[in-house]
Amino acid sequence: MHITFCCAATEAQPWLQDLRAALPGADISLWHPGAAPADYAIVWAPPQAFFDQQPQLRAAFNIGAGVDALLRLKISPATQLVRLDDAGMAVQMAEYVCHALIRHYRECAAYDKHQQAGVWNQRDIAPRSRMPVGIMGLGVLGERVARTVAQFDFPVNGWSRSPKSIPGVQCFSGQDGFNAFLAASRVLVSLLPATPETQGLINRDTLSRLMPGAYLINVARGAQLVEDDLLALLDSGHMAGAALDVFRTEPLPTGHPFWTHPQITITPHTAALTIRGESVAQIAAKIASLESGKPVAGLVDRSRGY
Ligand code: NDP
Ligand code: OXD
Repeated sequence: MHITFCCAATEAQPWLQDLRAALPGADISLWHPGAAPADYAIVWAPPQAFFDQQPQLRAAFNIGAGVDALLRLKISPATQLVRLDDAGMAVQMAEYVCHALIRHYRECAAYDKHQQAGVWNQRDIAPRSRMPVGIMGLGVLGERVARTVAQFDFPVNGWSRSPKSIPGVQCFSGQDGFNAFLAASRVLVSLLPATPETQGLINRDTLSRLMPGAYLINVARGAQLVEDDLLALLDSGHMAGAALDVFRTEPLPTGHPFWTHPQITITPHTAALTIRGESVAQIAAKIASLESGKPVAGLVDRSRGY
């Protein structure tokens, strides 16, 4: 069995070493143009030329959860696409979102300023019931985030394409449930995949439907947010702030207004990083399952876009 590795901006050697240890019978090599075709591929943002040279590829394993970059390419329908299924990302996402939420709720930015000014000043704390958190996307990552936020006793709403039932979470679904979901939420978290339906979904209309003094946490994909609409609603006072991990253009360009906006906190697409050890173990187990004709979790449905 020949396995090839083609991951832009990823140091290949440690991956190759771990993959060879996990799959000792396989011939595993780094892809280069003109390399021999493979049976399985481990990829992140590969070029089109990679798939053009794979006549026998059974499956491509994406070393991330989001497959938007992959789905922009022309890939034979005979190749199964498999995304990472948690692999250590869900706990990171839960801690990132809880940190952003609690930093906002407990007014940590104000205490930072007080410390700098040498001021001892206890602020009142708003009842949690006034900070309902709405999570868009209740998949592998969104469900973990929803359950974790609920552990802090915030009211939690969730929205997904298909109906769900999650303890401690008021679940809404589909277009019919969207406006009611927004109206019931003051904090909006996106954990939706980037698809044609979610492109520009976080815009003036949707943000305006949130409770006043709303807060946005976008950890999904930058293309979901209409950036100027967020800035306008921060100016109007409807939005109290935002924590953004993902952007339309990454790295966020120098001089972009988000860099210096006092109500926006940014991080460089780091909310949930790929953990090599857990990812290699998951991919090796899935290759073994596919080889013995068993089903695997995390298959991408190309018609849905995720
Ligand atoms: P999943 O595919 O497991 O979950 C996606 C969820 O979104 C599902 O609940 C799905 O609904 C819902 N959904 C999709 N389309 C729609 C729609 N049009 N309307 C309503 N709900 C919709 O993905 P993950 O949870 O694993 O990952 C989510 C995203 O997080 C990734 O696609 C990626 O973009 C982002 N990500 C960001 C990272 C970062 O560091 N910032 C790291 C990792 C991922 P249903 O359940 O009904 O199918
Ligand atoms: C992912 C990401 O999709 O890192 O895994 O954004």
